[in-house]
Amino acid sequence: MDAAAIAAALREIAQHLTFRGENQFKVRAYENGAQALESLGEDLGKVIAEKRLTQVRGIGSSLAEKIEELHRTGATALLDELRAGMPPGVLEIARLPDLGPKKAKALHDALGVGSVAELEAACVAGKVRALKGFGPRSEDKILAGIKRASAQAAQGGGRILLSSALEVGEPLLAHLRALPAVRAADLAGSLRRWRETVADLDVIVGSDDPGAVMDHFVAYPGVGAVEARGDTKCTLRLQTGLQIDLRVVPPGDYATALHHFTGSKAHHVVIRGRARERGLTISEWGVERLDGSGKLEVGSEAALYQLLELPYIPPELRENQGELEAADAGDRFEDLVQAGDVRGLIHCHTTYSDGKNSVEDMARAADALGAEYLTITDHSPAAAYAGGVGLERLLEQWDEIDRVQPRVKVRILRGTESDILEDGALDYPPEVLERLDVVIASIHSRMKMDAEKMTARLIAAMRHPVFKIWGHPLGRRLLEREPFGCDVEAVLDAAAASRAAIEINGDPHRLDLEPKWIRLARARGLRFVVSTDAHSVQGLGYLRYGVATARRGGVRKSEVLNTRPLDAFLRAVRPAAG
Ligand code: DGT
Ligand code: CA
Ligand code: CA
Ligand code: ZN
Repeated sequence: MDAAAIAAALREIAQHLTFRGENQFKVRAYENGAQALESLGEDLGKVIAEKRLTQVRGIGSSLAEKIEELHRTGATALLDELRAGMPPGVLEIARLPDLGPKKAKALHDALGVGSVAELEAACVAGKVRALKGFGPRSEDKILAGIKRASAQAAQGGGRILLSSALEVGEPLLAHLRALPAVRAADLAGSLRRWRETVADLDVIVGSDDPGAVMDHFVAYPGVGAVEARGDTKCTLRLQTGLQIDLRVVPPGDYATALHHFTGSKAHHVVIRGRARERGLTISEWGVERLDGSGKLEVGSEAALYQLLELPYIPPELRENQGELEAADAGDRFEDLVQAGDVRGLIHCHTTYSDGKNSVEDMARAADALGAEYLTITDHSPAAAYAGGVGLERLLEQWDEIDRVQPRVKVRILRGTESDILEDGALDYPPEVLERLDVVIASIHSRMKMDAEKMTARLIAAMRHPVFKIWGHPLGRRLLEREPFGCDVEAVLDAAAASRAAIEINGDPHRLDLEPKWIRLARARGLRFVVSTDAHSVQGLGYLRYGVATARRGGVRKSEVLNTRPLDAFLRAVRPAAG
């Protein structure tokens, strides 16, 4: 079993244990172990062979034994035993909206239903209404829940792209902030941490009048159903299916509530341990002294961290992926790259290949954004499906750039997104590539070749002196396509040897290279280019997603080539520079 499959097995164990009402620490140990494996960032077999598993954060010795067993044999006695006691279908039933473990178990015990399909049949046959605690309305509700769950599963387990969530969340936030009773409001949860996909929107409001806030909230256009409403919290579902959790707290509790609902849970587990060591306890209600002497006033998240003798940790880093160790080592995170640091818009397409706008449109839009330089990097001939630009057209584009340049402030740079061909060669002859200002080299074809061949292909490409920027490195498309297989560490070593920069692609469908690998690239001293991969003037706005992804990987301003002034940027990336 590989790391991902083992992580899934550990999560399944955690679910069974929850189901059995086992203690939460035990459950969390399995969940943390699963998360540790999912973000391992190196080959699990190697870690096991070198007996380093227990050195991985989140993996203790008993968990390590189970992981080794799963790795070696593909099974573990514990999971077999848990599964025997509870068919996996019943777990699925428990995960349906409005059901949960207790009702699932009751349905299983009374009707023998062991899968969602069997439950659906039982509802249709009218068998559920006869049970104690259920009625005809329950049957309808369960059927509706099954329909919704399967629709969600069809779209990637109900998660949506960060950009889609922000498109909904930002106007919603403006709607809330327009109400005078709202003193402060923010989007929290995975969205505030800039995770690439989110399951729902978590909204925190500070107000002395929660009733008015909730009335205003449920009146938001597009609300499909109010699923739950209490005095201070409310869950609603938009017609699109997206769930929104709202929490209204007194203004004095705003900072601690925002912190709590920003997460992540894994980050909080560590923070709470630190609080206890200092005689404090942190919960969603705020910070209290363990001696019972009462609640502390905490006016900001920075103040909360200060109580724990920690620097302010930005939301993007709150994943327990090394941020607390870094803080202990003296990191204050103040120099993480910010959108305002970026001077050049990199990786932009025009109508020459598959973009929607002209060179001039893109340049004017870059001017409006205050950019110092703009790289035009249309596709190379091998990317025929994306309108790859032949040599003659490329020369025409250079003329067009010369014509447009005097009309705009931004410096327009000649570039290409050159395909990395199957054997590791680059598209366009070297003498053409050498005449460009910027070459981004990307893989667009034959992504399913085996990992060993892919590794060799990339390493061969990086040996070309003109290879300067590795574009959307692992080729993933979020919710659509996994990253392709290769020995990422070996390729990063090759990039370091050839002094190539790594693109952090801001297209919200890509966000590639992803944070776990960015951290390993940083450890090798690699430099980055934070790009937009814009195919239209609107696409230039993707910069913020690229910057957030870089921050999640801990990238500093000094490590990002396009924060440098034009001349320094060109010195770093120009193919002819050798
Ligand atoms: P998502 O919704 O799957 O994209 O990810 P999150 O992180 O937004 O998760 P969500 O919506 O379940 O909860 C939002 C935040 O609330 C989460 O990041 C931390 C906090 N939270 C929720 N449940 C718990 C919990 O059981 N323990 C702790 N410590 N925090 C929790
Ligand atoms: Ca959430
Ligand atoms: Ca939530
Ligand atoms: Zn591309």
